[in-house]
Amino acid sequence: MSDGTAPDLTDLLADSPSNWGKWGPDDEVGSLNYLGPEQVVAAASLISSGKVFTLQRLIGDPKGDPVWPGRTPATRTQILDESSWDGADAPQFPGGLHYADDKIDAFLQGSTQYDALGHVWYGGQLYNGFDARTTVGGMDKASVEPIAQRGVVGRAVLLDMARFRGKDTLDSAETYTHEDLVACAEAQGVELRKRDILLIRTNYLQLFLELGDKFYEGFCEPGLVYSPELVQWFADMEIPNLVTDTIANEVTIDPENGVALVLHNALMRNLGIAFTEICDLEALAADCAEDGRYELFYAAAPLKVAKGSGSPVNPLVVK
Ligand code: UVW
Repeated sequence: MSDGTAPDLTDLLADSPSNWGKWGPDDEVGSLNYLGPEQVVAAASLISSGKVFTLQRLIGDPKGDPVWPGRTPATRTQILDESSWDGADAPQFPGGLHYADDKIDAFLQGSTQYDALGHVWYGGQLYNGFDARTTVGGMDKASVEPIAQRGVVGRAVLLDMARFRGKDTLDSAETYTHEDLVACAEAQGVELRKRDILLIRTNYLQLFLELGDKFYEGFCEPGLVYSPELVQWFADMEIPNLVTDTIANEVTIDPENGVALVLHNALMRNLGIAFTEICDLEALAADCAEDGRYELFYAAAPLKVAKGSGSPVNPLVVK
């Protein structure tokens, strides 16, 4: 919702770099094209200890599921369990089979997830110039499906911004830039290379667990903040995938210009960088702090949801 004073994204990002057309007029996976067989094989060579980390947060966590304001956490409904066989009308199977069944009603972006490249837009156009009307009733273009069909594998670097800043969690509305990412990598003794998948830890969602409903008062997550230089750095570094442990991967409202989710547009819509959100990086970060190894093999494949604007995922890191 515009408050009338913030600039329009069309003006703010008028000169921002774009990858539209770079991989052809039909491309729907954007900067993930930077992860070819060469990058996959190189990433596999980083596996040495065999330690496996899963980055998904629990769906239906008894402590609550953090979601973007306006979305609701998944609800799981038990359909069948042992009590289903208490009554006379219970289903009967030869041999006496009983079983449990359940279902969830969930926002596709209500937990750890990949955004489709067409998930956000301005000016009537999605990633690669697709018409925003192609979203009506389901995404005909740049949905999450092509990302899910393809999968994501590459070299990832964990950038532990919370530890780098000597904090348990970053604060609401706290920002960091690409220069902070570079400084963090240097402090961790890891080289940032072209085509790296960036995993950024803030541990901000710890506050969701501590504050309960108060977490949403004046909601403004910490994160990367827009500047033309930052967008150019992401373009030059050919970053394929931005992965964080916050709900939206960037500072919610830009403190300079008051615009919401500028980087969703500058990085995802314009450069085609895949966004992976609401990850749990805690066990991985503790391990990296212990062994000092921050370059990682990363693999993820969101669920194949036709026309989906996003999809749940349980990314893997293997050391
Ligand atoms: C929005 O962009 C509104 O949400 P998400 O954090 O899922 O990308």
